Amino acid sequence: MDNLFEISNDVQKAIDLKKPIVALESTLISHGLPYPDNIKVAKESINAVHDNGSVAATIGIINGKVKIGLSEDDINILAKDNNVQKVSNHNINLSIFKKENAATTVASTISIASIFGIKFFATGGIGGVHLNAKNTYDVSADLYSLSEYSNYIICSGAKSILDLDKTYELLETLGITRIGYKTNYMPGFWYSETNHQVDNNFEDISNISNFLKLNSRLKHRKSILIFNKVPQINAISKEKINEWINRALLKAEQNKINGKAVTPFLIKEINNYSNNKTLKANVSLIINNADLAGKIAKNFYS
Ligand code: PSU
Ligand code: MN
Repeated sequence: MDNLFEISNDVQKAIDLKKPIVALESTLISHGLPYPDNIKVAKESINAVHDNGSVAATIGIINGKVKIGLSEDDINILAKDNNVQKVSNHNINLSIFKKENAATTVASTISIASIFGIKFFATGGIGGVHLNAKNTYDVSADLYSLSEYSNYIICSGAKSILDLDKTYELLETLGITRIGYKTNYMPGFWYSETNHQVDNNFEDISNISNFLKLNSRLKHRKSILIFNKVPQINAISKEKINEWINRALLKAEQNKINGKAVTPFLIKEINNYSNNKTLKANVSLIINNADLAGKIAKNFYS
């Protein structure tokens, strides 16, 4: 029988030597960002992790093989090929079975990372409760995955296109600790702050790392979110963002966009309306989160 998983040499070595590893997802490469920004983000995120003394493990599926530590060629495929599937926990098995190329979301990336004991994970914004969830029941599997696995997730909150009030509440319901790195409020992805208080604000990395160590000792079996704001110079006002979101939502409804196509559609529309300001913010916050994850992971394992 052939192997389902392929681990890069880098990552395998880090696992064997118990070195710090940061998992990265691939949906943002294939479905969240346009080419060639997606390649830039993928590479610079890996570099940011490495520059801090940790090892990056970008996770994705190439011809049905689950790769932990995508090569440059793999990243190029996921960044350019138009037939890449977006896989969450409900359909990752089918893409493997059908030997497809597929990009993993937050939900499926942490489920794979957990098989190999990789604790740290960085992304832009997690999925959450969609704005019209009352009618559609569209709630990202990311939230349930965070509650099922115990990973340390460095992100800028949940994506602005979501109902952030409901997302904040559901995180609490699911037992997911929401801490801030130098912020008292949960960030709003493209904008700096929502009005939802974090469970605790940590001003320094070693303190976060001590807190995470305590959680391991407690055998805390849920993920912990570590919120990092979008770099100030790329932050956009909440009012502007909300205006663009409303416009994009209307268009999504007219075009009958639903299911897993909703998130990529809205992000793309809003990038257009904003003259790529949201794209620029998105790029910078993802790399910034990978950088912070590299630092925390390094501190945690030393
Ligand atoms: N963060 C970004 N861009 C993205 C995503 C996250 O900056 O495109 C992806 C993540 O992979 C996340 C997914 O898991 O969007 C959520 O999709 P859905 O709402 O369909 O669950
Ligand atoms: Mn959904």
